Amino acid sequence: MPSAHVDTFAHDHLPPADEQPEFLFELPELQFPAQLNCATELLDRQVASGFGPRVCIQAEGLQWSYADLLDRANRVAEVLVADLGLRPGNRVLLRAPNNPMLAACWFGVIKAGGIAVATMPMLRAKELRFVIDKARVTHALCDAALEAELRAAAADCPVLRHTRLFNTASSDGLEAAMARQPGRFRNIDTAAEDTCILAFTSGTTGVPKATMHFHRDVMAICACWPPHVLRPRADDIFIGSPPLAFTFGLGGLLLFPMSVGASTVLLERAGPQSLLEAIQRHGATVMFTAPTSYRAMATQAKAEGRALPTSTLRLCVSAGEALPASTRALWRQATGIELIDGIGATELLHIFISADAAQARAGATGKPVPGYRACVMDDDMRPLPPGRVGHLAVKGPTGCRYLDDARQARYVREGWNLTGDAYLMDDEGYFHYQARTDDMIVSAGYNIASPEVEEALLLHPSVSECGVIGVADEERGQIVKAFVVLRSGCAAGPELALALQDFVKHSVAPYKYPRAVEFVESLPRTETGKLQRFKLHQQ
Ligand code: 3UK
Repeated sequence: MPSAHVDTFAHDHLPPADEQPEFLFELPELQFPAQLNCATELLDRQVASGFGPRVCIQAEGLQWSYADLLDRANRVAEVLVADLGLRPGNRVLLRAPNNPMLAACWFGVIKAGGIAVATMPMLRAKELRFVIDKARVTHALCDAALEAELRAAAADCPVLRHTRLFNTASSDGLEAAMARQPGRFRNIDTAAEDTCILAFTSGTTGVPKATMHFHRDVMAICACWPPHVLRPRADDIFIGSPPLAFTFGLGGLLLFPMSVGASTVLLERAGPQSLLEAIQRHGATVMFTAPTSYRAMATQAKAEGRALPTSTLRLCVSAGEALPASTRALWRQATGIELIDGIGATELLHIFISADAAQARAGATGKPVPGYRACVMDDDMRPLPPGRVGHLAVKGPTGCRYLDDARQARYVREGWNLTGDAYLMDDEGYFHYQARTDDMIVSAGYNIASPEVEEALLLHPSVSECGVIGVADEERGQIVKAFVVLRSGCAAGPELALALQDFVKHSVAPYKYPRAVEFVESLPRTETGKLQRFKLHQQ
């Protein structure tokens, strides 16, 4: 085995061979050598091939060229190895909002053969403690602004031996230590199949799972969706909201721009308003954000009767949640741009079904990304014909490996990754999202997908946001219940509730209308923008 890992923790906790998904490497661009370090490929190689002086990372009042990022990443790797005793295979926790030093740390860890465990900035001590224990984290690099919760967690975590803070001028901070290093690190010659990241699932249900991804997986996602669907150019400027700790953000805002020598804008705050301002300030051309964020930007512009300052944008990507047809239309009306929808998952690292602007169909996610295969299965893993709703099953160069977790056997069956989504494929091979399989409501014998009712409600002019769940009902088993956030100026009350129910009955089959409607101030969402339906159940 050509592994470079001296610390074999990751290898020792891979799922058993018979529970792993089947991996496909059919495309010529997916033929990887046995030794591969993805930091070498994405960073050192870009500099070696002459991209050194080009702008790589932009942030508030700062620009780093590819050469600058390489220098920083080398120094981080040197500090980790020389000062902090990092050995290949050790896990390094990263904690920061999206900023240039987080990117430098990510590459520093990977160069040194470490395993990057990036965490959501909003995590509290209790959640960080879980991550540290589960991943047996030995080192942490943390933005000084987010120190408190990490310190609180580390106090009870003896495995975590070394923590360095960055974005600080302190003499014991990471930058001071980096300044004492030469900046000429020689990357560890890792195996293509050495784990380089542990990505935790967002945990919308249950205990978070740690997914394991190899150096090869990182290069595989760069070789599939970006060149075949997104088609970015070296002169593009990427921007967006997902945290780098979410693999949607890691790919869209760091790996993909770097894989083509483009530049990326990293924003510590990327709410709809900050995002719009930053697009204009940086002249961004490629954007990644969630459906709700597109909706908020478009409706705000419409309400204020002004055009969006998005004239430089040419490609806009939506992922993380189903994209309602109405949101796709609103964004097109506001900007003239057809959204690129894509479904991805932490388990598969990035997007595996998608459609570019020219192929996009309202209401469909798209077709399998080259390199991936997808099909819709019944409960017994038999493929269903077009038009039938079943379990989405996917195979490709990436796939699910949960670190030491019995739930592996539920996500992977007969070599297929089962994402937990109910989908149907139409006659033309387009995949249509229905619901999370656990969000299918069964009322009086009818199957009702929550998102379909949500989409119907979103078309009503009074509705800003909504979430639909099934609640227990004596007579019908479950009934459809809608939680509705109204647009400003709209008055909640029984009349509006009735009007909304009528409105839904007229746009979808009447049995799907929400028999209960509750008006709320806001909806519970994860940091990645996903609606937390389980919290609605608790309300
Ligand atoms: C849902 C979608 C409909 C779906 C992700 C792009 O979301 C990402 O990863 P997560 O592990 O969640 C996965 C689940 O989210 N979903 C994501 N995108 C869509 N549903 N249409 C979509 N376009 O239920 C899926 O199983 O948080 C997205 C890239 C990387 C990612 N990790």
